[in-house]
Amino acid sequence: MAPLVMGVLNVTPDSFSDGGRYLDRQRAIAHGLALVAEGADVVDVGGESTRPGAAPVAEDEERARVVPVVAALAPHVRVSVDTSKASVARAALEAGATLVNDVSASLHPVVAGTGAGWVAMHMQGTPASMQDAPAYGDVVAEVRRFLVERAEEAAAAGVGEVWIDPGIGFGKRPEHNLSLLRHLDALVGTGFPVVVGTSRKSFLGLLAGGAGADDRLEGSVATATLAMVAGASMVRVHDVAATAAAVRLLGAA
Ligand code: PMM
Repeated sequence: MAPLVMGVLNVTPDSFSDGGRYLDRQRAIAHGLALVAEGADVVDVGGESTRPGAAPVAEDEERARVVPVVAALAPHVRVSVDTSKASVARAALEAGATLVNDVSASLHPVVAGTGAGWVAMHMQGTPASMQDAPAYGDVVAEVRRFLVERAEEAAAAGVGEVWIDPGIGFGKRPEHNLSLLRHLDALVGTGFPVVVGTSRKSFLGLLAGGAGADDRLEGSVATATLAMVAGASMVRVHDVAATAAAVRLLGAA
């Protein structure tokens, strides 16, 4: 089966007034529908930034951001919710999401028995401090061990659809990210379907001579393609149209 394209939809309002929130919500829904038109198989709705150093968002606020957008998009496309909070995951599932994208790899009890899928992502530390001093003995073996342990636990608890994700950029130096991409077969070989998210991440800027976040399209598509060739079953991307074109090209090739 062709790899799936998961489009990123971050619902992080500029304004906290009601008017601002309404406009942000409408803008988010419109952007989600645009991602579907561009070829997204899944739209990943997130209400809390997980960027290095990002401050946590209160539970009520995150739920208020995410739920209406999930409900509006769910009739049109498979929706995943990008959250580390059980209550937000639960509310999003009730609103129509069918996949929980869990960067904390801890929410499988919320998913078990619902029929929804679950993505377990590896992270060293927390978003607030994860890039301070990432360190591994053997990054590929350690990430693999962690993910297999979590995935097997979830499968045993009754989660029928379990994905694993190396968590590119989450408590990793550029060389760790590159090792994980180079040895993706170690994850693919576990038998769990693999998700990879490299889109617009800072290591791409370093590789491309300091390209800013808005100038990483080529690196994003190149690394997504590399991941798909290595056997990833889904790539999480901001640039859906370009990535969907790469998927079609791979299919034709
Ligand atoms: N990256 C980000 C957020 N969520 N989820 C998964 N499964 N994998 C990722 O690599 C991942 C993620 C950070 O990216 P963003 O802040 O640009 O959305």
